[in-house]
Amino acid sequence: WSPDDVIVIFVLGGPGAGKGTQCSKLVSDYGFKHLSAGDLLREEQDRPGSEFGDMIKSYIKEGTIVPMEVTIQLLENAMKDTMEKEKGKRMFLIDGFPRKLDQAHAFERSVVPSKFTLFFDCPEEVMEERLLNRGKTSGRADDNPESIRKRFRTFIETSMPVVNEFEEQGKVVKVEAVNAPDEVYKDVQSKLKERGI
Ligand code: UP5
Ligand code: MG
Repeated sequence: WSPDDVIVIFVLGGPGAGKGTQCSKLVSDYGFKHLSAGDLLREEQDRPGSEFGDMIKSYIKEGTIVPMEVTIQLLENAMKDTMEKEKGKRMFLIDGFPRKLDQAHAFERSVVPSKFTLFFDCPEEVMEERLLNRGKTSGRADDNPESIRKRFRTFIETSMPVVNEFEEQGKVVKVEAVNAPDEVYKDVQSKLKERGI
């Protein structure tokens, strides 16, 4: 496939900001293809015979960023898969990636430049409450108080610089993520419209 055939929108925001929730809505209304980097890593972690399984597990539990070679390969494979199955132009929502400047630079250089980043802004107290609540049933190894604290720290120290760099390039669409999902989604829709989507 050629980079001319795809539009990539990065979806960023702190842990529990609602990236996955909003992406599902966008998939049903706009026909985006949703690729969550975290979901792809969890699938790879559970794939029998994966050489990366144990490594991914420990990074996720510690809330740190898996080396980008692994994540970029998983994303590229998933994009390639989609392009083979469905011909024509595709719009991808890449959720939870890039979380570190080196990943952002490598992806935009070697895969395709993003159109913009949809950034969900949410205070930590709100995100913490959501994650602890989800942790009662999610089975996610990182939905516990200690991992959540580490994920927040990584987000501030490592991932916010990515958002700030894209912001300097005029490539951030920021949405407040505190309200109920449908309210947040209305905001998303009107801001996408402003960007011609
Ligand atoms: N909820 C959602 N929206 C709500 C709203 N408006 N009001 C009230 N409740 C709301 O939502 C989280 C919870 O909140 C749900 O219960 C939802 O119902 C509720 P969700 O939509 O899942 O939020 P999301 O932002 O997607 O949260 P998630 O936990 O997925 O965020 P993370 O960014 O922490 O997780 P991710 O899966 O992206 O990454 C996990 C780990 O993988 C990382 O910590 C890292 O170790 C690793 N990783 C990498 O190493 N590299 C990558 O590139 C990506 C991930
Ligand atoms: Mg998610």
